Amino acid sequence: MNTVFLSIGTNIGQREENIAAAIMEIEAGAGHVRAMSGVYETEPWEMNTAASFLNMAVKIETLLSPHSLLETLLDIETRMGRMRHGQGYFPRIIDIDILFFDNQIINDKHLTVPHPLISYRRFVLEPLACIAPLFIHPVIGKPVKSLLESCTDKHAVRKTGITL
Ligand code: PH2
Ligand code: MG
Ligand code: MG
Repeated sequence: MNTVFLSIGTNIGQREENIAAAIMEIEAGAGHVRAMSGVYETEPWEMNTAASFLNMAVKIETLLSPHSLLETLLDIETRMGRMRHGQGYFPRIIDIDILFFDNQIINDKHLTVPHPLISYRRFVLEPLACIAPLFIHPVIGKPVKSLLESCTDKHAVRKTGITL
C-alpha cells in the first residue's frame, strides 16, 4: 500500500461543491482517503486573476503506481470539466496534484515527485502541515512543519469553517 499526499484546488464555479466532488471521485477511483485538512481560502499564487481559491490537502492510501495515479487524477479533472489552456496557470474548476508518493523521488517527462513547488507555496504547506507536520520531504530532508516555518510566501491563506 502506498501513502500519498495530494493538494486540491479550485477557483471557478461552485468551489465548495467542486472540492466535495473531487474527494468523492478520489475515494471512488484513486484510493482510500485517510486524512483531510481543513479547507483554506487562498490568494492566487503567481496568477493573473482575482478569483481566489479553495485549497486543501488529503492523505490517501492507494495500490496504484505513481503514473497510474497521475492518469486517474487527470481523468477525474477532465470528467469534472477541467479545461487545459496553453502555458502558464489559468483559473480552473479543479486541480489535483501529487505532493508526495511515499518517499519516492520521480523525475520524468510526465511526473515530478515530490511536487517541485511545495516549499514555495503557503497554500500547499498550511493545509499539508495540518495532516502531515512531521512527514520528511524526501529531497529537502526536512519535515513539512519546518518548511512552513521557513516559507517566505506572503500570499494570503486563511482557514475557512467549511466542513465536507
Ligand atoms: N495553483 C496553481 C497556481 N496558483 N494559487 C492558489 N492560491 N491555489 C492554487 O491551487 C494554485 C495557485 C497551479 O496549479
Ligand atoms: Mg497545481
Ligand atoms: Mg495540476
